[in-house]
Amino acid sequence: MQGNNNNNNKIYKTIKHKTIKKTVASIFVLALSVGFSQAQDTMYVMKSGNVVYQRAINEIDSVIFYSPTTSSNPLNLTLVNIPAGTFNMGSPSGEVNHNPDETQYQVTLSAFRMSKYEITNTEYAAFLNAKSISSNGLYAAGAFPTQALIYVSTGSYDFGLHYTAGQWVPVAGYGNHPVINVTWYGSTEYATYAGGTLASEAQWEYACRGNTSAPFNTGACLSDAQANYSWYYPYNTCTNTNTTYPGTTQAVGSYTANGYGLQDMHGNVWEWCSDWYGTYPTAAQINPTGPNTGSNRVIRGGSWDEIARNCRSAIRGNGDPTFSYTSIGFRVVLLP
Ligand SMILES: [Ca+2]
Repeated sequence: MQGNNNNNNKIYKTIKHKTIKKTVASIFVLALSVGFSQAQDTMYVMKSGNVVYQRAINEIDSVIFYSPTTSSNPLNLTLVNIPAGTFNMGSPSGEVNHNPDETQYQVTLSAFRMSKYEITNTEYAAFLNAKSISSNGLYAAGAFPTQALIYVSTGSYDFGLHYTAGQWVPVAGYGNHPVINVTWYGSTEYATYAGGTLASEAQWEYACRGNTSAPFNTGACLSDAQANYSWYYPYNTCTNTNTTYPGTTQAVGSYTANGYGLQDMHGNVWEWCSDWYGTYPTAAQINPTGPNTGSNRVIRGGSWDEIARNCRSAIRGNGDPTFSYTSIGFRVVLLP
């Protein structure tokens, strides 16, 4: 096992040496190298002179060093462990509908955790009510006291939150749908409340791809059975069984998860990322966080009212951080 280990509800991060290969021979070599006899001797784990753990050497098949991290999950969100790794961000110039702002470059990321689902109306309402935020969406004690976090849902796209009798409440039947009408400020404030951040654009795409390089994490097509988007326009030469699309958000987790276990990375709602929108670098990057300044923030993944080409893994949207819409929500990232 490499990377992170979830044990006793604590997250541990490898701090020294990868897993020693799980063979008797390798353990035997390890034992010999420190003067142990595999057949007879015992390994003791000591702290302050006391034995906290002991096993016969011949019962041990791996040794891993871990250290607990400080990141908590105060809202008990369902999180997915995303391993460290390197990938090509963006899309090749030959990808159908490739956009000029998707120029590929190599990105290496540390491990992180990401919410399995887009943050829902119910979850966001709980935050607003906990902070006594009124109908104007202002959070005076927050990091952006003059910025509206969210707008009340109205009209023909009424599948967000209402403000009724001093409380934020999901529109009936939409509690488990992604929150909409949130600004970048509102998304960022929630991420802080959840003990994390918004995804960086690189984290988002890496997590979306889940080790794939095709236009979608589902491959060359994104079918009506795989995501909530405008099914009337499938990708390239792909076809859909059902071309009458929902025309609204759907409950989070309605489709098959990607390779990392994340839901709705393609479609349902666009997701605010932490980066300013800008031109990609050309040189390889480690844990990039985007331009230092800008006017618009990044959104990723497409939505219920976008055609398939605009739901590709590499597609880049952007909006003023004060902007909100019926097709933009977010998810959060926590440290490993
Ligand atoms: Ca989405």
